Amino acid sequence: MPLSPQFLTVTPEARPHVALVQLNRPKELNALHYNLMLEIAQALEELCANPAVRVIVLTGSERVFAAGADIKFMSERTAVEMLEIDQISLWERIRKTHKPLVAAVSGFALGGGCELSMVCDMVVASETAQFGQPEIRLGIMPGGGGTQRLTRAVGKARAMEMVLTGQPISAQEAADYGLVNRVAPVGQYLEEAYRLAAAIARMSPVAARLAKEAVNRSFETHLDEGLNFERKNFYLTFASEDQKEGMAAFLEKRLPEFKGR
Ligand code: CO8
Repeated sequence: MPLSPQFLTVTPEARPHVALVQLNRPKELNALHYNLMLEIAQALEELCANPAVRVIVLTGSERVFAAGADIKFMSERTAVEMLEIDQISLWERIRKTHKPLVAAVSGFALGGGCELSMVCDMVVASETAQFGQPEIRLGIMPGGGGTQRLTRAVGKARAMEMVLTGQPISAQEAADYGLVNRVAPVGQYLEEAYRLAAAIARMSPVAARLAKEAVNRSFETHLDEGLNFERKNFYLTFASEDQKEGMAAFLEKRLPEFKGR
């Protein structure tokens, strides 16, 4: 199906081998209603199927990454309606993106917006970024992984405080806590995200995919099983031409040219 999203701008070749997905629902501060989440899931799946794309950058605007799930839409919903709409299944589709995903976050990343940044593999933040789980102030709680991913990223005490008070943290605090990789000035955060994406795009896409899977597995299983998974993916990299190229290039003292095969 060709891409024709209403609330997103998708640029498959924003940089060599790096795609950009930009949330574009400015009047509602990129509030994540069902259609926007559906478009994100579809765009990521299309980009995953595009062999020219090796890394994806997901961003919002300078003012806002995303202000959370759509409160207007949710305000009248019943539990059964929320269950039937099943927006969470779209989050699962996004989580399954097998190409490296870098969030470039400026301004508000609140509720589902913070959760969306945490579904990504790495986060580059602008100095103005704010990360928070304010759901409790609406009489609800996080539903897009906030209690789980945030806790794993920043530890129990900090996650408890954020989830139970709704108080956001600054970009610098998020960096200190390990929630974001790096903080850049407002005018440069997207470039910084591209730089990180480009560094990954120079690597073997096969190895990147297998390594991403293995790192993610560390959050999902115990050590023995995780090490076993890692070992199998490690052996699998030897089935790729990229492994031969990477090692030959090292021995011939030249840069490797990875093909993703
Ligand atoms: N949903 C819908 N509309 C929103 C949202 C939102 N989350 N956030 C902002 N808007 C709208 C406002 O209603 C306003 O619309 P209008 O102009 O029609 O009145 C417009 O965007 C601009 O907003 P503000 O005037 O409030 O702008 P400010 O700069 O004064 O404030 C804030 C910006 C601080 C971001 C403020 O808008 C705010 O606090 N927003 C809500 C943040 C929030 O509580 N987010 C959590 C939502 S719940 C959630 O995310 C649950 C996730 C579950 C994931 C799984 C789903 C199934």
